Amino acid sequence: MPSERKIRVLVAKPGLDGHDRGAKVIARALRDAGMEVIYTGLRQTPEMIVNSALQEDVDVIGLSILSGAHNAIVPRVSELLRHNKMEDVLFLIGGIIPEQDFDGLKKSGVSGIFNPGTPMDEIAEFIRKNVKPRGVITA
Ligand code: B12
Repeated sequence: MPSERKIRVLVAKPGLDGHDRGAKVIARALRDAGMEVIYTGLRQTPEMIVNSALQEDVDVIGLSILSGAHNAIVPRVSELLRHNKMEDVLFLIGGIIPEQDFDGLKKSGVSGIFNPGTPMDEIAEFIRKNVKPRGVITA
């Protein structure tokens, strides 16, 4: 019988800025929704993020980016995910992301983009619908 497993989410805050409120709010909300959440803390490089995702064997990576650096950070994270054969990990971003950048980010491998004001249950629901099954998911 397969072992039961909660959805595991890495919430990461790349870049040098200190905008961590959104990341913390999301981490708490997804925990409240029954998921296992690992929060990286501030100032993570793409390499640190993908390495943590690999070590923690997560189902989802969620980046919080308010600095405007998403067009540099996201392609690098995608490249590292491909390099590590982790394309099955659901890749999300949130923060201040202008709509004109959505297409490019999605082409680069992001499945969901969440701007300020998105209801928390919408984000949790998006994850449950789109996460790739890896064992039996209970959350
Ligand atoms: C609070 C704030 C700060 C606080 C940060 C406190 C903290 N610990 O986070 C302080 C005062 C430190 C700050 C500083 C600065 N800030 Co500021 N800040 C803001 C502000 C007003 C609100 C951000 C916030 O906390 N929102 C509340 C949280 C809960 O919302 P959120 O992060 O957006 O998250 C929601 C969604 O985006 C989404 N989400 C976010 N992350 C994730 C992740 C995942 C996985 C998912 C699924 C969803 C998700 O879900 C959340 C809930 O709905 C924004 C403007 C704004 N209206 O957003 C500017 C803003 C982000 N700041 C800005 C700037 C420029 C700065 C400074 C550089 C200003 C300066 N010249 O000093 C400095 C940077 C200092 C530094 N070293 O970091 C700019 C960024 C511009 C840009 N992107 O081009 C903004 C957009 C203001 C503006 N309009 O110019 N700031």
